[in-house]
Amino acid sequence: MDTTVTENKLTAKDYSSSQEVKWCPGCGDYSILKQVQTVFPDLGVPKEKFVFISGIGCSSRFTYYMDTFGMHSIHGRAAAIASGVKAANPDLSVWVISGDGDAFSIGGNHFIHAMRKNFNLNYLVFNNQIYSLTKGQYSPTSERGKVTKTSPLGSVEEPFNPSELALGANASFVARSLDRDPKHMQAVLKRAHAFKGTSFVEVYQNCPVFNDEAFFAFSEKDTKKEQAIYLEHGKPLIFGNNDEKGIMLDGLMPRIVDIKANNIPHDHLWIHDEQDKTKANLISRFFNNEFDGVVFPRPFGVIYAKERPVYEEGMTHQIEQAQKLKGKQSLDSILSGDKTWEIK
Ligand SMILES: Cc1ncc(C[n+]2csc(CCOP(=O)(O)OP(=O)(O)O)c2C)c(N)n1
Ligand code: SF4
Repeated sequence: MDTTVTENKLTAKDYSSSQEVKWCPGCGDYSILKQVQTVFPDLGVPKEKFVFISGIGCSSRFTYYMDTFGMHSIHGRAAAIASGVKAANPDLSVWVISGDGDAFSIGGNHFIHAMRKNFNLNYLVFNNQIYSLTKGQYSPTSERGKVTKTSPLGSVEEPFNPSELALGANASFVARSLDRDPKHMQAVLKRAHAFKGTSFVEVYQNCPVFNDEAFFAFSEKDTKKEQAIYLEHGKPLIFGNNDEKGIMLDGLMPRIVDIKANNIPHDHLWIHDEQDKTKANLISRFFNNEFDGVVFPRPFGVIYAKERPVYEEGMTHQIEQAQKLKGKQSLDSILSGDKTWEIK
């Protein structure tokens, strides 16, 4: 990525467009917008090199509010468009903005292949566990039993677990943050940007109109220390009101232990290793009572980060090889090929 620093340092205001923001009062999208605008001046990328590509949904209106290049595109297709932008302009800093419906329902196929292909771009999904723009139908991340206008007796589906889905699709960077923790989100955004490859960031976002407080347990003062766990590379997995609980691995089975009562040294606990895919898979499954019905704290931070070759470099290399072998050809001659025939 081009890291030329612009001469006069910009501020968050320079990334704020003149468009009137049309989200409802109290919408979590405001915080995400603010954090992105706050970190952008520090990323060392000239303003004209930023591009936002969004799908359709309340979250996808984000593109209008950033004073950068961008495209508010088609429902579920932001990944495809962003891939094209990156393939043609590898030096741009490309950001995809999507909602849980946009990314995992209509865009599910595009999402998994974006993870697999690994363009060097940033893919943010604002997860509010609901379709908001279309007024509150259940989405692929809504919990089982969710009562909405389209599921009046409660949905009978299991939700997607986005981080597990991304890892299953061979994502090289998987992280989670939330709208109500600005500092954490800023740090995760910086990490995502610095990572070379597709960085997938799931952001828990509150929709006060159609799914209020869906994630408050992870951010309210009196519950968050019990229900959320903050991951740091090289640090033990510790949580609880008085940091008294830790997580250990018993084979491949995670166990919650009381470190204070049992005098367990920190280095006996599970030490977070962002590059260990097996452990990342286990961490991503701290979700909806996955392990024998035990409620594990929800993980926030970088779950997995391991660089591997990015798509656009492989593509550029292959084009150069083809040109060496066959010389530069016109698009016409490539399309018509070397075997032509005449229909009489
Ligand atoms: C092809 C197509 N199908 C359906 C729609 C209707 N539609 C617009 S936004 C949306 C869902 C948005 O939900 P989500 O992606 O979770 O974003 P949010 O509004 O919650 O931010 C749907 C189904 C559409 N615009 N285009
Ligand atoms: S409907 Fe929900 S997600 Fe959409 S703008 Fe309003 S609060 Fe935000």
